Amino acid sequence: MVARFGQRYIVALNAAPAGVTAASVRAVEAAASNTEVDAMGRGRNQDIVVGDRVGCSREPDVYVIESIETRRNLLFRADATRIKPLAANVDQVAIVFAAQPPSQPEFLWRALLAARAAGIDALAILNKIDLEGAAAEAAEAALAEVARLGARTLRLSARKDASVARGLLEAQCTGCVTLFVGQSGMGKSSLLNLLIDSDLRIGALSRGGTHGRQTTTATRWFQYGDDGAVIDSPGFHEFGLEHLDSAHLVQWLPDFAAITEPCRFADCRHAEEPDCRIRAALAAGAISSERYAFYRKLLAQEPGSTVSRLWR
Ligand SMILES: Nc1nc2c(ncn2[C@@H]2O[C@H](COP(=O)(O)OP(=O)(O)OP(=O)(O)O)[C@@H](O)[C@H]2O)c(=O)[nH]1
Ligand SMILES: [Mg+2]
Ligand SMILES: [Zn+2]
Repeated sequence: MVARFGQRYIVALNAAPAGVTAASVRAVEAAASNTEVDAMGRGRNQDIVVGDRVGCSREPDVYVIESIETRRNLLFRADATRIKPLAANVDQVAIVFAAQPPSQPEFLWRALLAARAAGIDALAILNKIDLEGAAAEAAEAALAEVARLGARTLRLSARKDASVARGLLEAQCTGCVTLFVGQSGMGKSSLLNLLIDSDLRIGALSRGGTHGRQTTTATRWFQYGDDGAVIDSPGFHEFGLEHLDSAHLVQWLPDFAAITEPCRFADCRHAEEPDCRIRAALAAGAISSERYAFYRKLLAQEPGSTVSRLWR
């Protein structure tokens, strides 16, 4: 009988429609609270993510997800093999980065772009400001740069100034649904532990290497106050954007979108075309060479499978 069903989920029944709070078998085993129950998706290809609002029916020994409410948004990333949805119906995505393990500014740019493409507000959080040295300075510079690009930013330390960090996070996260994303080891779970009454597993101090082993293994929703939530997610290394249509890239890059004068060709890709306003802005220093190189990298990437076909 179970064979009829697909992936297992946890849904919270304290709301109508019910909300999906976890979407992996591992998380199902780890979590149990009074208002949450195991539920099954029907069929193999039912793609349900944390944050989805679902309609459930009750079979004798299990809840079954019968329907998914229309999503107000859905954040994606791509990796080498497929497009992965991260969470649905969130108010903001908090992108956590730090000097250690070394993080790349490009990850931050990519996450900001993905949020903008999904129509979701973003908050860039530099954690571990207790660290010092060249990597810490580079991380501060990366934060300053995205602030110049218009991103909301926070700088804090979950370890050294926990109460200050808690206050800053509270001010940004109260009353809304916040998805925490970032490379592994940046301190996402450490920050969530400051906000909610839980004891999320955090990474071991002795963990070596630059890529960092994942400590959090499943995306998980936690109620935060009466009308908010925070969502922890497993770290990952690459924020692939192959799912995005390159024709729209400029509108998702604030420094590019600020150039409103039209190029000579209406379909200019801002690559080799004559009389290009974007390249004129690059020559004038209004767009940095790093950001332009980033744009060209995205432009050159293979278009992935279309998100609209898969997910909307
Ligand atoms: N120095 C310093 N270390 C911190 C700070 N916040 C977290 N850490 C440490 O960073 C390591 C990783 O923390 P986690 O909270 O597990 O990181 P994560 O982003 O949840 O990692 P994944 O679950 O693997 O994605 C742990 O050893 C923490 O103790 C901080 O503010 N300063
Ligand atoms: Mg974690
Ligand atoms: Zn152009």
